[in-house]
Amino acid sequence: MGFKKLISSKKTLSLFAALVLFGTNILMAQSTGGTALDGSTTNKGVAWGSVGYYTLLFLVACLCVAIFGKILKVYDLTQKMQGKKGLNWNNIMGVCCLIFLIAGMYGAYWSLTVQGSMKLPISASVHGVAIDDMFDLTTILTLIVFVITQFLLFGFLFLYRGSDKRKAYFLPHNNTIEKVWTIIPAIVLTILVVFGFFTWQKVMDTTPEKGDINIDVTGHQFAWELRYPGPDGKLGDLDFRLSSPLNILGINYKDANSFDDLRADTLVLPVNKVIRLNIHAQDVIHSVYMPHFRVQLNAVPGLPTFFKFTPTITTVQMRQITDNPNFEYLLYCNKICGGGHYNMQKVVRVVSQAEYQDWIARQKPYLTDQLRQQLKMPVAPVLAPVAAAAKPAGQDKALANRLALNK
Ligand SMILES: [Cu+2]
Repeated sequence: MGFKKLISSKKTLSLFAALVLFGTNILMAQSTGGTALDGSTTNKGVAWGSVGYYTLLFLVACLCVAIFGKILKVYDLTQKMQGKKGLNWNNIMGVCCLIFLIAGMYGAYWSLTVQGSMKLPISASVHGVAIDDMFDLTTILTLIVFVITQFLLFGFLFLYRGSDKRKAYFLPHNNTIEKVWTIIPAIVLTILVVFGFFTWQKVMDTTPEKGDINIDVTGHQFAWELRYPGPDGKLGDLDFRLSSPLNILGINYKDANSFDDLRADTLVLPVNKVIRLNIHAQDVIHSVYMPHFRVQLNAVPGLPTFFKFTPTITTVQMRQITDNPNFEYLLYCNKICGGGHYNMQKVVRVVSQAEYQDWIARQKPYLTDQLRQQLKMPVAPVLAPVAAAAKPAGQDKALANRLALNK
């Protein structure tokens, strides 16, 4: 379909009208509807950021280019009618290619420097560094290929643009070139895929090992619940059918391993120890996301998942690295799981082994006296972690030994 036919087509005109209407509607809705029920104003400043606006802007830019092209064409025809030489379209197209190359390269440079600085923060886990290395290697390789191919493509289009003084060289086939551009990318891609395969194998290795710290993280609308193993180092069974206001997680107290399981508000992790997160969800799909540790895994109801990682930088060290005395690692929910999703965060603190032992000794068990009564279990005398606070400092070591975690 020619340009004339295209712009006179009723279908094209109706589509254009619909887009204009759609874009205007969005803009009007955003500029007038920014007041919430409580009188507060929202959405200010985003009125011009709508998809409709940019679609319209793109269409207007296309229209301008088309009009400019038509003007040039009219000028060209007028020149020819007057017996003059007319425009050299080969030169115009060649210069357009050169402008495109320069503008495109500047765009790539801008994207790399401005948006490149928005990449993930410094990695604070062992596998995170491996993932970053892979990402950097892929970026460097593709960047080299990108620059070379773009210079060759648009540079050649400009340098060897059509001219009456030159005759095009006819090259129907060349086996050597075909071999080079097939074999080199094949080797590079094979290296990347193999490298990626082994990294992935290592990242996703969730085989339980002695010394791993098992922590349960359970998502529900809209909070994360944490469960640490008690002195036995083992987490008891969970059964969502046992959930109740006193037993939110549905811990199965027929399993003796559950008796000493601990409740925690902050995800405290000892540095350089293997952490095995057991991920659960109780209502909808949530997603455990800890960008600094390069950890993200969905929390799916009825389908427990696992993730093993080793934190390498403590919170205190990270505060120095980022030069931010208030820095905290955070565990986010990365699945839009409902109205309170934005608020589904937990502070993660990476500490030394000694600080961790001290902290875990102060955590309270899930099995409260109230829950014992409800479950008709005998009420415990005095639980070790509760007693810890009352003990003199000298006895802390003995307590730490009793809480022989991760040994
Ligand atoms: Cu969520």
